[in-house]
Amino acid sequence: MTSPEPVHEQGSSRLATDVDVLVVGAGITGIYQLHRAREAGFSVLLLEAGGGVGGTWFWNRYPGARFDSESYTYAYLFSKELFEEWEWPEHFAQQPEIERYLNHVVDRFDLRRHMQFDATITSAIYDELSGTWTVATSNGAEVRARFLIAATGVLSVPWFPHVPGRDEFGGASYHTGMWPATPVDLAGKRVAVIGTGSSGVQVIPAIAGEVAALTVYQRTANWCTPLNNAPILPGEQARLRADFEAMRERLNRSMHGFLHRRHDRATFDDSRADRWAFFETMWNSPGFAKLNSNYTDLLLDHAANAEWCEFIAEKIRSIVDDPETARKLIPNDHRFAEKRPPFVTGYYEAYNNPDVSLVDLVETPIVRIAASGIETADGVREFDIVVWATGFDFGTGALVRMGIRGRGGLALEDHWADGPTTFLGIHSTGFPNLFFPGGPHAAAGNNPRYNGDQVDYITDTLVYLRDRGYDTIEVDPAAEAEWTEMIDTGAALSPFGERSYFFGANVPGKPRKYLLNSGGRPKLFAAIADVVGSDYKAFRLTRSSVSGPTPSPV
Ligand code: NA7
Repeated sequence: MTSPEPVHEQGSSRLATDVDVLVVGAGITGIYQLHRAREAGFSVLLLEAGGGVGGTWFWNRYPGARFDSESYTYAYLFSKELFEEWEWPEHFAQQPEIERYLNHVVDRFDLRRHMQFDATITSAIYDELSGTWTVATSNGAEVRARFLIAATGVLSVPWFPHVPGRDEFGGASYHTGMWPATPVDLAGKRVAVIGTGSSGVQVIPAIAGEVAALTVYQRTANWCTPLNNAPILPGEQARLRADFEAMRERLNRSMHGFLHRRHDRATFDDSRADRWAFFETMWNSPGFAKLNSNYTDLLLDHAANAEWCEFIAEKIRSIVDDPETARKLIPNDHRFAEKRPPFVTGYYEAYNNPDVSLVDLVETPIVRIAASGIETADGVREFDIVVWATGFDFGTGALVRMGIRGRGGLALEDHWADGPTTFLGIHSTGFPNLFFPGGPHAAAGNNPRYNGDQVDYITDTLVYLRDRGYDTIEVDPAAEAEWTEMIDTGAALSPFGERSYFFGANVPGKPRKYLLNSGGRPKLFAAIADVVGSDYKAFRLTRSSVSGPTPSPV
C-alpha cells in the first residue's frame, strides 16, 4: 500500500481549534459518532438542537410512535456488553423505551459531558486557509473544529403543507415530528389527524379510544400491513444474547440490514391457492418481512404486485365494517412499496370505532383551516386539536438549512440545487472536512446499520489522516459524480418509493432525486474497502502546515 503524497496548500497554516471533531445531532448516528471519535483519541463536542438525547426519537414522541424494524437489529451492536445488559421488552419498541435506551447509552459511555443541547446550528463556514470549520449556534456560541460531522438525520425537518389558514386555527396544533415533551391531554377532545403515512397510521389507533371524536383526513390511502409486534419472551431474550455474534454477522451480510430471510420463489411459480397461503404467512410476519421475505418479483412484476395488493384489499374489506370506509382505505393510485409501506397495529380496526371517521381528500379536498376547524368542500368540521402527520423535508432538509458554506463560500443548498451529490453518502465536493453520516444516499432499510457503517468509516478516515499528518480531505468531483450516478441508476431499476418522499416528491419544488442508498450495504462496504485499499485515491488530502507544489493525488 503506498501512501499518497501530500497535496500542499500554499500559504496555509494550522489554526488552533476548539475541538478536533464537532458532531451535530444527538440521534442514533451522532451518539455513536461521538463515542467512536472520542474513543479514537480526538477532542470532541456534540451540538444538538433538541433539549435531550434521541434525535428523531426525541422529537417523534407522538402516541403510538415505535420502531417498525426489530428493536435488537435497530439498536447499537458495537458493544456486546451493552447488547446483553439492555432487554428490549418488545420486538418493536415504543418511543419512550427507545429514548430511555439512548439515554442509557449516553450515560453508560459517559458521553453527556461532551454534549450541548438547545443549540441549533445557524451557520457552518469553512476557512480554506486553516482548513477548519467555524460553527455558530442559535444560543450565540461559536466553535471552531477541524472536522465537522453533521449527523442531522433524514427525518428531522417536519413538513407542513401549504394549507390556507393554517396559522388561524384557534385550537391546538401539533406535528407528529415535533410532539411536545409534556403530555398532550387528548381525553374528551375533538381531534383531526391530517396525513396517513407511517406516523399518521401509528397515531390514529393509539388515540382513537381516548378522544371524544377522531376525524382522519386522508389524501392518499396507503398499503398498510400488520406490524405483528409481540413481547420478547424470556426464552427469546436468552436466544438473542446467545446468538449475538451470529445475528450481527447475518445483519452485516444482508442487503438492507434486516434478519428476514429472502424467499426463493417468484409469485407465479406457485398456484393461486399456494400464493394466497403464502400471502397469509406474509400478512402474519413481522414488519418489513412483507417486503424482504416476500416473492422475489414483488416489486418488479406488476401482476405479482397487483395480486399482493388484491390480497391486502381483501383483508381491509374483511376488517373494516363499513364498506364505504373500506373502499376509501384501499389505495387506487399506486402499487405496494411505491410509497414507504407503513406497518400498523389496530389501524383498520380503529375505523370500526363509531367515534372515528374518515374524510377522503380526493373527494372533498381541504379548502382552508378555519379558526374553529377544517373546511372541506363539505363544509367546516370543528376541532379542539389538529395533528399534522404530514411528513418531513426528507434526506437533505436539515443539511441545507444549516448555513453550510464550503470552499469559496459555496453554499451546500446551491451545490445540491438539483438534488444531493455525494460520495458514499458521506462526502460532497467543495466541502472539505465535512462528513454527513445518515444523510442523503446513506441508507435504504435499517438506517442505524448503514449509518453505523458510515461512522466506522469516518472514524477510520480521521485516524488515517491524523496518522499521516493530513489536515484536510475533500472528495474528487469524479468520485462524487460516479457514486451519485450509481444511486440514480439503481433507483430507476425498481419502483420502490417512487411515489414518496424518498424522491422528495412531497415537497413542492424539491428536485425529484433519489435520497436513499439504492446500492445497499454490500456496495457501501465494497466502496469503502476500495477507498481504504487505494489509499484514499478518490480524495484530495492536504497538510495545511506545509507549503510547496501541489502534486496529483496518488
Ligand atoms: P409521510 O410518510 O411523508 O406521510 C405524510 C402524510 O401526510 C401522507 O399521508 C401525505 O399524503 C399527507 N399529506 C401531505 N400533505 C398533505 C396535504 N396537503 N393534505 C393532506 N395530506 C397531506 O410522513 P410520516 O411522518 O408519516 O412518515 C415518515 C417516516 O417516519 C416514515 O417513513 C418512517 O420512517 C417514520 P400523500 O401521500 O402525500 O397524499
